[in-house]
Amino acid sequence: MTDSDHALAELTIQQLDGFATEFARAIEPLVDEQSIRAVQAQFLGKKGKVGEVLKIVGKLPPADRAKVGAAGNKIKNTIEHEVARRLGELVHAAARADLARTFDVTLPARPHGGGHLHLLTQVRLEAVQIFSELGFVVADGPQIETDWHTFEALAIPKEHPARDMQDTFYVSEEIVLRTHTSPVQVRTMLTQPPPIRIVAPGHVYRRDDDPTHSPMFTQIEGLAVDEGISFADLKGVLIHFVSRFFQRDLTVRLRPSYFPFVEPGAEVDMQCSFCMGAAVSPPCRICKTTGWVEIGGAGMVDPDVFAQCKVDSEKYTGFAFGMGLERMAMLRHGVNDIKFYYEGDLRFLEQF
Ligand code: FA5
Repeated sequence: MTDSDHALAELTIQQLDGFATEFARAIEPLVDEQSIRAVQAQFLGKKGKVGEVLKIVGKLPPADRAKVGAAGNKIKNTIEHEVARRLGELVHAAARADLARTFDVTLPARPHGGGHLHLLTQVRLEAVQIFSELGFVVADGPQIETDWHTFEALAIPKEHPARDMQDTFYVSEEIVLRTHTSPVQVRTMLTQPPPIRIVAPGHVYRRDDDPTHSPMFTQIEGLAVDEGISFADLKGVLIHFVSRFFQRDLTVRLRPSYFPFVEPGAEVDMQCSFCMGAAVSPPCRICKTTGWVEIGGAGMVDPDVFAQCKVDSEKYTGFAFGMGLERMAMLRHGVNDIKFYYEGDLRFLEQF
């Protein structure tokens, strides 16, 4: 082994190390895969610079071959690593450019359409709020109810003509889908002694189906039982409720009517909130120009009902009322078909 052999090995290693800088300079300005690959081939291809230089290895003394071989591997790794890095950068840059083409990040964000409570839920909560400010608390009862709580205890025995007023879905001979919220009166009086002040909102069911009547609808029942409760208290509560709910002073009219569980009984009418009773043209479609709309029934609790519910009718008196919440919402928002509430059409629901 001669000194010149060693010198050749050293020279080769320097040449190989020098390729790193040369290669870096060559690919630095390149911005496409094809030209990067071409430069890679100039160095690592079959006739590339690195291979050409390494041809010398076979002529070197064995002790130097390993050193030169290692330098050759080092430059190969450096070049391959750099090519992979630059190609990766190109892929990311292309993806970013694609995003910029697809999305305009300067556009204002679309309003986020959050959900909200259904109109009937809003109306129910509002009604409960108004009554709770008067000292009423919420009571509840089952929608699948016994015939006894729905009818018998409310002085409507079987074969009583009043059963025809509420066409009933029967589950069995003794079980019904409640036709009104009035059975909650019975359940409350049977479980708590007077004084009682409750409201009971909830679903009820009847074999009814037209633009103002639905087979399932919502009522809110009210019951107050105490010493000295009078018809004037009932009227005061209803007037207060209507003026709060419609946010204006509307006249409430109690028209004598018959419900077996109250005596005296009345239909609750309110002044039409659309035409206010004026002779408008075309005729008001809400009240049909009568100037009044019915919103529910009411009256003083019948002593027979007190007897069924073990309340002393010598000591206590009470009033009760039941109103349809769909009707109330229709009157306040001008909804002209009860089915809109239940169809789930967002074009309707989003208005409230
Ligand atoms: C009753 O249901 C009695 N329980 C109310 C009552 C309670 C009277 C306490 C006395 C004391 P009525 O059947 O009239 O009464 O129904 C009350 C209200 O429910 C009606 O005024 C109407 O607003 C609403 N309503 C009745 N049937 C339907 C229906 N099919 N669809 C939508 N709303 C209805």
